[in-house]
Amino acid sequence: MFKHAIVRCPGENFAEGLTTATLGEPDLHLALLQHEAYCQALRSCGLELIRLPAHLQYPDSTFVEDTAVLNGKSAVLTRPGAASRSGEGAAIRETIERFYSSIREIAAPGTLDGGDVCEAGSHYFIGISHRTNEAGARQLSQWLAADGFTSSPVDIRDVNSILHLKSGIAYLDSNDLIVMKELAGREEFSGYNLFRVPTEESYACNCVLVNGRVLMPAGFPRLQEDLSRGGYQPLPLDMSEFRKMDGGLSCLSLRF
Ligand code: CIR
Repeated sequence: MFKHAIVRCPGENFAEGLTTATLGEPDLHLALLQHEAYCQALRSCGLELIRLPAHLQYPDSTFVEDTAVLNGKSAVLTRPGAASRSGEGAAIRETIERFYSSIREIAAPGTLDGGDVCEAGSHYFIGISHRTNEAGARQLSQWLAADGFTSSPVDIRDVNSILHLKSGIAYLDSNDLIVMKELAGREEFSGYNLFRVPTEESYACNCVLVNGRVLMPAGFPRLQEDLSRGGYQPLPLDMSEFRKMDGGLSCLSLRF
C-alpha cells in the first residue's frame, strides 16, 4: 500500500521542456487542470500528497518520477540523462530527506531516469535507454541489492518509439505485466502474465497500480477493457497535454 505521493506542478514554461512528440504545443491551462485531476485521483486512492511548487529552472520537473527511485527502505536520487534535467535529482533532495534517512545517489558518469525503473515485486527492471546508461543502471542495481532486491537490465535503445522503459511496460500485481507490442517478445518478460498492448494503444502502457486502482491514460478502450476483465479497476485520466511533452502518467508522481 502506498501512503504518500510527491507531485510537482507544471510551471509556466512547461512547453519549453524536451519533447520528440509532434502533437503540438501543450496548453498550460489544460495541463494544470489535468494535473489537478491526477492529484485528485491519487487522493481518492488514499494517498497524502506532498505538492511541490513549479521549478522554473527545470521546465520538465513536473515529471518528478525521473528524479528518484524509492523503495520501502531507502531512496536513490537519480542523475537524469538529459543535460537540461541533470540537476533535478539534487532539486528533490530536501523533500526526500523529510521521509527517508537512507539516501543514496547516482554519481557521474552514471545517468539514470526514474522512468526507466520498473519495480515488479522484489525484482526491478532497469531500462538502458538514451537517458539511462549502463553505469547508472549498475549503480542502482548495487543500491537495490543492498536493500535485498534483485534487478536486471532491459536494453531499449533500439525501440525508437519510447523514451523510457516504463513508456512501454507497467507491472501490476500477481506477476501481471502490461507490455507494448515491441517488447512483448523479450525473454526478460517470459515468466509474466502479459497484457499485450497493440501499437495504437502503446501510450497506455504507462499505468500505475495505486492501492487497488489502475490509473491509466484515458482514451484507450482496449487496454481498459482487458484490465477490467483481468480483475483490475481502471481509473482513466486525461493525459493529453503531458503526452505532448513525451510524458507518461507514472512520471507525474513519486509514490511511496
Ligand atoms: C523529458 O523528455 O525528459 C520530459 N519531457 C518527459 C519525461 C517523461 N518521464 C517519464 O515518462 N518518466
